Amino acid sequence: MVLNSLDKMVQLQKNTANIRNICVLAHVDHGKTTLADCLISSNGIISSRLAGKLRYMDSREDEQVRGITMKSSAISLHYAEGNEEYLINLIDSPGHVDFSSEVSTAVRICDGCIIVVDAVEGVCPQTQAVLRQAWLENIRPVLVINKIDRLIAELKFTPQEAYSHLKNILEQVNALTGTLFTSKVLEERAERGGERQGSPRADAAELVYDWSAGLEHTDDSHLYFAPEQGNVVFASAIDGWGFGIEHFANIYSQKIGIKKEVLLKTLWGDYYINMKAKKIMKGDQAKGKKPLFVQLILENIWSLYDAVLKRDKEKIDKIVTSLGLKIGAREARHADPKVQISAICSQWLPVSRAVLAMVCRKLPSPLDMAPERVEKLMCAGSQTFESLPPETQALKAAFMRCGSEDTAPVIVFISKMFAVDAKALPQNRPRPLTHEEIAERRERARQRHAERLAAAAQGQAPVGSPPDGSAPDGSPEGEEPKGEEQQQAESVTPDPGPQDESGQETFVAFARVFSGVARRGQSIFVLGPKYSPAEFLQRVPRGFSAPPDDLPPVPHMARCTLEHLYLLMGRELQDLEEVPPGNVLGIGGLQDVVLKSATLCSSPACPPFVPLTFEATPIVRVAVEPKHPSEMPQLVRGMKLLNQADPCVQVLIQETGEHVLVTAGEVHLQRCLDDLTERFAKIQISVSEPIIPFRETITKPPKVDMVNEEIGRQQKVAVIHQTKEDQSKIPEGIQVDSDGLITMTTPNKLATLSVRALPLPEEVTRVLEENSDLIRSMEQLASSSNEGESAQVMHQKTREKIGEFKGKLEQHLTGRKWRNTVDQIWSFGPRKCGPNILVNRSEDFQSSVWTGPAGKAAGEASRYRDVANSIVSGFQLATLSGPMCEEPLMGVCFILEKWDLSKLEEQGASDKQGQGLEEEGQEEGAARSGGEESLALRDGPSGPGEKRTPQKAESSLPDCYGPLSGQLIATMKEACRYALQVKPQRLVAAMYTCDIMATSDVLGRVYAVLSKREGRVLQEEMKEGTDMFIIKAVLPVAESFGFADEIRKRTSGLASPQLVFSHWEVIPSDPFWVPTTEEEYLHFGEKADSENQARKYMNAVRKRKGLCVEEKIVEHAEKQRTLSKNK
Ligand SMILES: Nc1nc2c(ncn2[C@@H]2O[C@H](COP(=O)(O)OP(=O)(O)OP(=O)(O)O)[C@@H](O)[C@H]2O)c(=O)[nH]1
Ligand SMILES: [Mg+2]
Repeated sequence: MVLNSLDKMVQLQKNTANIRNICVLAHVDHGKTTLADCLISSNGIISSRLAGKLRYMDSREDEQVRGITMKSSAISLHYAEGNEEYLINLIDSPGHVDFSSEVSTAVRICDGCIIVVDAVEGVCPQTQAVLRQAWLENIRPVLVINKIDRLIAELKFTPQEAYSHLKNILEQVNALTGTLFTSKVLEERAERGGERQGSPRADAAELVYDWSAGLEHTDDSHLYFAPEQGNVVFASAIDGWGFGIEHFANIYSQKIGIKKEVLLKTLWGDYYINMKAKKIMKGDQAKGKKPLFVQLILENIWSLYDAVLKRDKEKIDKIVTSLGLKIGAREARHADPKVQISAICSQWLPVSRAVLAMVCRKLPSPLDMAPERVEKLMCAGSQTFESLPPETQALKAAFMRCGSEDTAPVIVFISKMFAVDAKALPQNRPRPLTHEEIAERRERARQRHAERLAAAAQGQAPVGSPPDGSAPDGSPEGEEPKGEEQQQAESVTPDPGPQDESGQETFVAFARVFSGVARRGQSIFVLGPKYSPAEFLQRVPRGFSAPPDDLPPVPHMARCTLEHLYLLMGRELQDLEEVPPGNVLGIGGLQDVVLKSATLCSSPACPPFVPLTFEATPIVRVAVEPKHPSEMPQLVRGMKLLNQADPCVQVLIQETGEHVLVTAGEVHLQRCLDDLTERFAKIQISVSEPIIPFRETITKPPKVDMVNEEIGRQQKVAVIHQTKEDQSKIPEGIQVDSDGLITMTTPNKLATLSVRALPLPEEVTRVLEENSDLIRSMEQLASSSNEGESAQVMHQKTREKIGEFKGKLEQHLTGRKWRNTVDQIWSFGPRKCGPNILVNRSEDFQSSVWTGPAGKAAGEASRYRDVANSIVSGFQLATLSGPMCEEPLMGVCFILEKWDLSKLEEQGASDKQGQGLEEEGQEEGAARSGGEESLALRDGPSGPGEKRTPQKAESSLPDCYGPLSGQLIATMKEACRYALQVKPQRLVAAMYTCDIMATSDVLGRVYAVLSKREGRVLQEEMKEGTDMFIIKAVLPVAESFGFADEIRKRTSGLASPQLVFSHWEVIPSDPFWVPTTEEEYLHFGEKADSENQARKYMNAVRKRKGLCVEEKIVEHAEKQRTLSKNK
């Protein structure tokens, strides 16, 4: 029997005060989904016998197979208590750390949460993480201590032992809450303190926030979990029972005749009862008495388990009758004691009642949203609520009121998009016909029948389609009108919709209405994360009355229509016409406007919600490709869908053309790959080993050699490696001076370039990285003005920022070597915004990123422009992939010292002479497209003919090298690479910061793993009040694969690291290093084969990219032969 019919749900949705939006949070495997099963079975959606076995919310096949939840999903339940009826929107979340992003998406749209803790395992790392998440989002928690049956059956605890154990767990959880609370109060205090200094309303702030001045004065008792507060339930989800102490307080107050209020306070705690005197006394252990909780509650449960497990039929019957229960004959006779237990217990102490009652009583309704939560949601980034425009601030009231009247603004937050099979959508599902439709069909069939009869009577052939031209319906011809029963069974599949043809997956938004009523067909604004209501209000006059479609375009804002609204029912969706405020819902048809999350609002004054905070950062990066190359389009499409369907996966296409997936961990990776092959792409794919990004750079020549001898003064240079590596890389015909200046000529010998590479100071690289967005917008402005488009007006703010940026560069680029460098910066690279610069020191042509072509060059701009463009392109290519392992460069400055185009010009001039200058316009044309045009001119059939012949013969030579622009690009690129190779090259590695929490006894092992993987410990701190240490370390990304696993294994799961990308770091060792002095030779041996970290990484990347790797495979062949001589 399904209790919650759709109509009932729709009715319940309107009573906001009785709605509870909750999620179930816990460490992995603590029983969230099992508990959800119990709650669902109370609504008759699944049978109570299957509860705990079905794991209804784990609707994916891999979730069922692996036994862990991977996606959070929602279901709406009905609960009645007394006269009140409640709607509970329950969200089950995953506990595995890889899927913690799914927890974030669930927590955002809830007002409360159920924290589940395994009675045996107690508080685990993820328990801590989810509790923290609940705190950060300001949602209120209640506690379920689950799996108490394990204390009886597995650990064989006595009731007294179990009580102490439970007390312990409760203390652990409360200790966590205490830490969170303390840190929050301290943080707030610090914040307010800062504000107070700068705020003119210091006095007011002082008054309001005085309560937090001293922690000891702050009342935090309501925050803690305490059975007497009614926010703790003891349960065994698998056996279907659970209770809060209120239940027993009710029973015993009648039985023993002690006031319920007294019992409520004393059932948990060190109190005992003097049965004779009917008095409750304090202090139990000292007098050898049992606490009330043991005597009145646990012992009963224990004796029931005991009776059932011992198959004591008589005792069972006694208990059952004394409890007034009725057990079905089948369960009573069942061989498995578990079945009996769950049959008895789920009637005696149904867990769903205990948990749902607690949820309804203790968790807030959408109407009770805390003002601070609203402010937090509305203030993204470093904004403060006070800094928002007044129209925006006014929306706070709407959030708080959660009103459903027509004037209330509609505010919806989408926390994720999930994929569903298009066939499973209600509008595509076959549905039973309504009475009207049945009547209509019957009428039509009757008409057809009558027509046919009439036609037959006239001797005509039967007509195929009805005369009115309407489409023939599904019933075959000549069919007799059906009886009503038959027709009722018939069903229709209405308008399949466009998705149905294109593919099988469509996206539904997982959302919540925060204010106003969301109606089907309503048009609404979609606000991107960067949308600023202030900007809108600036552009649009106050009190605008134009229809929304006539609004001027505002960045990061779009409009959409709410095409379908759904009630989320676990595996199923139900169509809804409208959703009142405070409800969780699904929205269909938004896949083209919303990627992962978004804020929808009917008022443009609404700010986008704070972005979701994800605890795990994507780290595992692999390249995927289709097994059959022809299936590339499917893969690309599949990856796009996957990106949308997962809150935290990243999908990239690298410049190498590789399709890359970045995932949070190994389990997450596996799920993404499964999704890709089975749902989104439906093709076979091959997956690479994890990819590690590197950068290449150069450094100053070292002052000391590898054995710390000063270079230069030492005399004892051994003659071991005669071939000077650096020189050998440079082919003949290229000039290199002692200072590393490379001079190269294009193959056609017409242009000569001189390039030098210098390492940029570290600070400059950092400034460049930080300002890459600014550089990009500078570039866009420059290119648009180059193309002669109406010059965009540069924002005053942007101009200031550019000035500031230039100032910073000047500040760091000081000294003789860098004189005037900043003014001569010609381009940034790669992709015109990277952390490398090209400096133009040639005298002929000056152009800089700050001013564009300047001075003398401005007049000749068009003449040189294409040559210049080619040179810049060459620089871009050179910085995109370096000579070591084709990874991008970082922190390198290329200086174009000279460019000699005199030969080109000579030729151009003589060409022009030859041309006779009869066509004035061609001059410009020739210059504009550089060499190409001039070559074409030279070979042109037209013109004065004979006079040019000697030149023509001479210049027909370069033709075989192709257009000059191409030659210039290639020459510039090569020159840059050689300029790098004559300098000491270094590899730059990406580094993670790594936070590890570990207890003191596993600390040693954590250090061992860290040092094995080239990690460097930065800081070690003892967490106050615990024996936990917090270790902060940096670790190369290249060494991070399997790191978390190794740490977890070595410490038996007691320490788990969190890795976050932090910065790039130059690896000090030289990848090309070979010993050159006697000392070095003595120290490292001839081969220098002691591990060279940089070389190891470089060769690994080269191997992956299919580049040649210089490795000596067989070193001493003779020796090997001698070894095998005995054979
Ligand atoms: N003994 C016992 N086992 C339980 C109980 N509740 C759940 N389990 C078992 O614990 C295992 C995990 O249960 P789930 O409900 O899948 O746990 P979960 O918290 O949803 O796990 P994730 O979603 O992967 O984080 C299953 O094998 C359950 O049968 C309980 O009350 N007692
Ligand atoms: Mg689960």
